[in-house]
Amino acid sequence: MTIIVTGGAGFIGSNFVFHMLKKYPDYRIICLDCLTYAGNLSTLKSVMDNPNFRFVKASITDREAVNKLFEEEHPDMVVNFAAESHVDRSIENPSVFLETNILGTQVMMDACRKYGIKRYHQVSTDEVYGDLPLDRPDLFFTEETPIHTSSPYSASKASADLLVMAYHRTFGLPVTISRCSNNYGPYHFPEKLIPLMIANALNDKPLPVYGKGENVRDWLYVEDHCKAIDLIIHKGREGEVYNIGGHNEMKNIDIVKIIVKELGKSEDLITYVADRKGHDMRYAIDPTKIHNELGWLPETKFADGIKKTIQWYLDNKEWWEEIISGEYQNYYEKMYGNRG
Ligand code: NAD
Ligand code: TDX
Repeated sequence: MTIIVTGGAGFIGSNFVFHMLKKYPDYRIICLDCLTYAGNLSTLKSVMDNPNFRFVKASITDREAVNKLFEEEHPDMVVNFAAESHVDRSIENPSVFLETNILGTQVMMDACRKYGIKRYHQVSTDEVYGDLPLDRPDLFFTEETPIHTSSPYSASKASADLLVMAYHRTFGLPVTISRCSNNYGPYHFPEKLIPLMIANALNDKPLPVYGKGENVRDWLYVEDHCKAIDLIIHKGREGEVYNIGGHNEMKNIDIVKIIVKELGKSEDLITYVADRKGHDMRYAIDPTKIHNELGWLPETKFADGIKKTIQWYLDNKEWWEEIISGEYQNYYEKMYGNRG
């Protein structure tokens, strides 16, 4: 079995590469990644010498490079993680989100059509469903919830999902889609809530909470997401969407307070800043379908996962310190410098 994993130098993609190489020693895993600001080759250093692993630096929007890779490797499956993934950046500059997330998906699927594939899997997000109100804790996203996006990021992911389903219906491409809630764990890029708060707290810098910090996200440990995708590509039904989430809703402010406490820092570091434009209030996944059909259940409880994650950031300072010392400084200044 040969699998192309796009975006495998990013947060979830790298965790998926590690999971697959460990669980299936006879599989060949090809990581296709163009190493944007979010892709990091040092993340993959532990597998670079594995004879079953190959890294290819190219963009999923580069049709020629993608076709060449298919001709060389004859993949059985593609798992498409590659994307621009940060909502705040999509508000600053939507263009690259449309190019990578929509057109890149098209290029990958065109190659799958041209050369043949057993499965094309699209890694999507719960953000395609928009948000839920805080005062309706009885409501959850199911696979039937209408698509209703808020940010250029979520609109680009939803567009890609529609294209994936169109390629299935029109061309018979054997596809699946997963829509997961917020992930956390090792190798999470420090622009995102949890690693940003850990890094800032360790550096005794202000902890910028958007608005009142009451927005709710449904957090899942990254390994549980990887295991769900593994199940879907092997046992999921073609043409189906699977929601992934572990019923772990938390307010942002409560997450930040847990991190502060765990690191022995003062809550005085918490600073309320201007809200994100169009900020989604609450995400909450109903994972009944993947549980009933594929037997998936999350294994890591948040209390354990957040401790493991914090410990990972303490043990791997060189990984994130290198990231935040470079171009990230300009990003941080632009996004948070005058945020009031
Ligand atoms: P990330 O930003 O950490 O990593 C993205 C990776 O894709 C990077 O390695 C980057 O270099 C690569 N990439 C970007 N553009 C590319 C291109 N044109 N060609 C090839 N590679 C390219 O993202 P992540 O958080 O790991 O998210 C991975 C996927 O999972 C995304 O599709 C995202 O929408 C989805 N998702 C993320 C979450 C989450 O909580 N992080 C939740 C649900 C779904
Ligand atoms: O500095 C911050 N302060 C803050 O209050 C940051 C970076 C975030 N937040 C808030 C905004 C959100 O309510 O924390 C929450 C989480 O923010 P992000 O980490 O940016 O994640 P989110 O916008 O929820 O999107 C994530 O989950 C769905 C991923 O980045 C997406 O790729 C995925 O599709």
